[in-house]
Amino acid sequence: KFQKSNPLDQQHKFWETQPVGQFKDFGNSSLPEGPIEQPTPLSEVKQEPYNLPSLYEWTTCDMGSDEVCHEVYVLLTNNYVEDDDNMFRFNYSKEFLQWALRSPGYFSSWHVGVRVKASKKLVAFISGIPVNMRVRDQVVKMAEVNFLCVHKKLRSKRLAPVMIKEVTRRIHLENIWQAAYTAGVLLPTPLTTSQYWHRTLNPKKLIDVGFSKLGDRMTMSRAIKLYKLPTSTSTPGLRKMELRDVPAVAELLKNYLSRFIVAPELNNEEIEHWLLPRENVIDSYLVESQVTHEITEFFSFYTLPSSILHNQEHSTLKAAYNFYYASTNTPLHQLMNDALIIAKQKDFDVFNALDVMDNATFLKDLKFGQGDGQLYYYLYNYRLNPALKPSELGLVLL
Ligand code: NHW
Repeated sequence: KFQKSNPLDQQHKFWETQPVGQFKDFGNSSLPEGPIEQPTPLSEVKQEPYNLPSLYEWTTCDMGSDEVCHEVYVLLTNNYVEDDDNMFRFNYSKEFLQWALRSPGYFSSWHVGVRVKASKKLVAFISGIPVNMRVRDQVVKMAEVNFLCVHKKLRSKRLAPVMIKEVTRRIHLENIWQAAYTAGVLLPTPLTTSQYWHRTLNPKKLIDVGFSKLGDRMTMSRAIKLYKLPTSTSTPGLRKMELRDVPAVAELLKNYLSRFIVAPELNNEEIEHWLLPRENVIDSYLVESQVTHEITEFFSFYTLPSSILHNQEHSTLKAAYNFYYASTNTPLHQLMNDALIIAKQKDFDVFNALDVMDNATFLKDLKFGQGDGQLYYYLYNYRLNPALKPSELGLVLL
């Protein structure tokens, strides 16, 4: 008789060797919180890169070079994450990749590529950026690892573990021993399990391209009416964030994120980098009191289109992703409704949000629908007991 195998029983030949929470220890709260392995002296960190299969070579990708950035862009555009039904594939723009990877204090050496020796074609990539992460009351210097990608023709050859080990080595060389990452696949062992929610902005297109379906008793005209939004925002004093707002937004976000168990600590330079609006990359709005000129709220969303893989009429799904926000006086659902209105004005087709931070308090009211599949959050070489609820997490990775 067919029995569905328990994912927790699955073997992980690579991950079993790594300093991460192991499935066999899941729920064992007697293990101490904190680093799983102690740092080794830098002189004992392996000095040479890991071995690759002989046809391939390592390359450090200078994302400041338009040419190299274009190569990474093309690799990801054709080979990065797809949905379970292979209908859509993330299409991070070049401007986005430069924003995501050249953040304050970044190391070029953590932007790791693999080329075919003979042709020099870029066939794999992995990256890290540094971040100060607060875990409970400890601030730990970590890497955020993202954009792991192996060309479709080179899959299932155990290249990913070598890439992960190589980026780990390069991170260790900077005396950093912890990392945070997310994935749609279940690995040992999530810090939390979160879910995507989607707010339809353009029902006709989402249905035409198969992103959503008309449910029972739902017609196209009813759907259009259901998702209709006001043409202008409702919160007085709402405006785009500007350079002069950086210190106030930094303070606001610091206070807001202090409520979560795991969250980044962002200094003014990082706030400027991550939140100051960049066209087609990041949008940030705030509320300035018209009386005191105090900044009392802000929200932000990033632009991440997806390629639509098999559609005659549409090639790109324009998606906005909820990023960081903070609210003090205005109810969060009102603020987020204004975010939806702005996203609609900017011609996004859908507004996506995870159920992390306080998002669960507005998702249903604002007509977000729950997506399929999970986004798992992980820490490398840091144990936390027990697993967190998504609402205890103040971290959004790109
Ligand atoms: S998640 C997005 C990952 N990318 C994609 O899904 C793109 C499309 N897929 C691919 O390109 C965001 C390939 O399928 C990839 C795997 C490259 C994913 N994370 O080479 P093999 C991130 O970028 C394990 C971690 O044969 P492949 C975060 C898998 O469990 N591990 O597979 C990245 C197995 O190990 P196991 C993953 O399909 C975080 C092994 O890889 C994984 O040809 C990275 C199989 O390797 C994933 N998403 O290539 C970790 N997917 O033990 C950073 C598969 O189970 C850790 N695997 O046998 C921290 C490092 C820094 C520490 C610093 C102190």
